[in-house]
Amino acid sequence: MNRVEGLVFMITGERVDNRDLTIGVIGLGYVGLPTAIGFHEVGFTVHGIDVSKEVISLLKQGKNPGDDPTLDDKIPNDERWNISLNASDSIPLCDVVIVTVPTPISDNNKPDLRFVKEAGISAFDHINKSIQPTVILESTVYPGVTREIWGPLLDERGLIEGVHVNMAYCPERFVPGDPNYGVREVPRVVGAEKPEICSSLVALYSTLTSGGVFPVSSIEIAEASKVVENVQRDLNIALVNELALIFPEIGLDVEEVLTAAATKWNFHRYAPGIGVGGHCIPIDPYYLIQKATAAGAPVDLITSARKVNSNMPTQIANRILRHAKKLGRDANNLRILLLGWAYKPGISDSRESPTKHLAISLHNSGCKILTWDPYITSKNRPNEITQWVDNPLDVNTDVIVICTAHQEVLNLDWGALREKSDLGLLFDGRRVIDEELLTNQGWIVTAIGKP
Ligand code: SAJ
Repeated sequence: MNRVEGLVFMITGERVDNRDLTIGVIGLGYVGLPTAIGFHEVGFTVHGIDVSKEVISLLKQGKNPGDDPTLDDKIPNDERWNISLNASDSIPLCDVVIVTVPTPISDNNKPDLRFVKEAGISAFDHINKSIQPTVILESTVYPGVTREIWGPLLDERGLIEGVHVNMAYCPERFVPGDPNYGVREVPRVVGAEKPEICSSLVALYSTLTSGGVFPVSSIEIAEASKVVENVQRDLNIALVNELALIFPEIGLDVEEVLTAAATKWNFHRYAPGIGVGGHCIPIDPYYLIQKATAAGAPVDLITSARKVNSNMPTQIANRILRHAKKLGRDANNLRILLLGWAYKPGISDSRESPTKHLAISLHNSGCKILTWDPYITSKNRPNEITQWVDNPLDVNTDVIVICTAHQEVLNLDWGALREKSDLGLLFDGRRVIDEELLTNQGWIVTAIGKP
C-alpha cells in the first residue's frame, strides 16, 4: 500500500493480513526478543530497540544475546529485521510499539516502574503522531500502571490518546525454558480503551500465537488478569509449602497426602519446595499488594502467602540442621553441597533463587557451603557465601541438598557421591529422588514434607 503522508493509518485487518505494519519492540530480553522474532517470522517489518550495547552488538552479528538456546539459530538477518540502540532511528517508522521491559521490585518490595516510564519516554518522544501508532505494554504490572505512568507522558508532549496515539496492554505470558509455552503458542489477553483498537490488536496478535487472543473491555482488566494469574500461583504454592511444614510434625508424608487428595477431580496439585524463585511469581504479588493497599483493600491472604514462600529457605535450613544434629553433627563447619542455583530446572536464570537464600541461612549458622549448577556459568556465580564446584565428585561433603531438579542433578552418580560424603545425609528439597534406591546406596534420605 502506498503511504500518503498525513493520512491516519490505523491497524486495519487488511494491513495485518498484508503484513503492511511496522512493529517496534522496546526491550529485547527473555520476552521482547522472542516477540520481535515472532512478528518477524510471520512477515512483519520489525524494529528492535534495547539500551544494552552488548545486546545490540550481538544481535547485529546475528548472535543470541540471551540464555534461551532455542533462539540461537533464530536471529533474523534481512531487510525486515532492524536493530538499534536509538529509539529515534526506529520509533517514527512504527505503527505498533510493544514495550517489554522489566518490572522488578525495590529492596522494600515496592514496584519499580522506572523501566516502564523510560520506555514510554522513548516511545512517545519519537512516535509519528500522523500515523496514530498504538503503544502496547506487555510487562507485568498492577491495574492502572499503563495510564498512571504513560498518561502524563502523553500530556507533557501534547499527545492526545485516540488522535495522535493509542495505548493498550497485552500481558506477556511465557514459560522460560518450555518450548510448548512460547510467544507462538500461548493464549493472550488484550485490553484497550477503544473497541476498534482492541479488535485490531486481536487480529495482530492472532498472527503471532496459535493459542488465541482474548479481548477485554479495558487496559486495567488486562493488567489485573495477568497479576492475578501469578498471585494465584503463589498462593497455591504457599499452601503446599505450609502443608509440607505441618504434616511431618504429625508423622505424615505430605507427598502421600497430596497424592491421595489429587484423586479428587478438582484438586489442583502443586509441589512443595525449598522456595519460590524467578522474576514472576515471587515478584508480581507485591504489585497487587501495592495497588490494593493504596485503595484501602485487604491483602491478608496475598501477603501471608508471600511470607510463607519467602520463609521456606529458612525453614528448610532449620530442618537440615535438625537432621544433622540427630546424627551427632552441629552446624559448625558442616559441609553442605547445594545442587542447583537456578530458580527452576533446565534454565540458567537465578533471579530470586531460593537456593541463594538457603545458602545464606546455612552459612550464617556456621556451615561450609558448596554449590554446583551446570547451568550457571562462571561469570554468573556469586561467591560471597558459597564455593562453586565444577564437579560434585571433586569435593568431600557431609550433607547434599537437592535445590533445583535439573535433569543433570537427577543423573548424578549418587553411589560415587555417597563415597565422598562422611555423614551421608541427603535432603531432597524438591521431592524428585528415588528414596529407596538412594537408601540402598547408603544415603540417609530426608526430604521436604517427609517426617
Ligand atoms: N514452584 C514450586 N512449586 C510449584 C510450582 C513452582 O515450588 O508447584 C516454584 C519453582 O520451583 C520456581 C517458582 O516456583 O522456583 C516459579 O516457578 P514457575 O513454574 O511458576 O515458573 P516461572 O516463574 O517461570 O513462571 C512462569 C510464569 N509465566 C509468566 O509470568 C509469563 C507463570 O505465570 C506461569 O504460570 C509459569 O511460568 C508456568 O505455568 O510454568
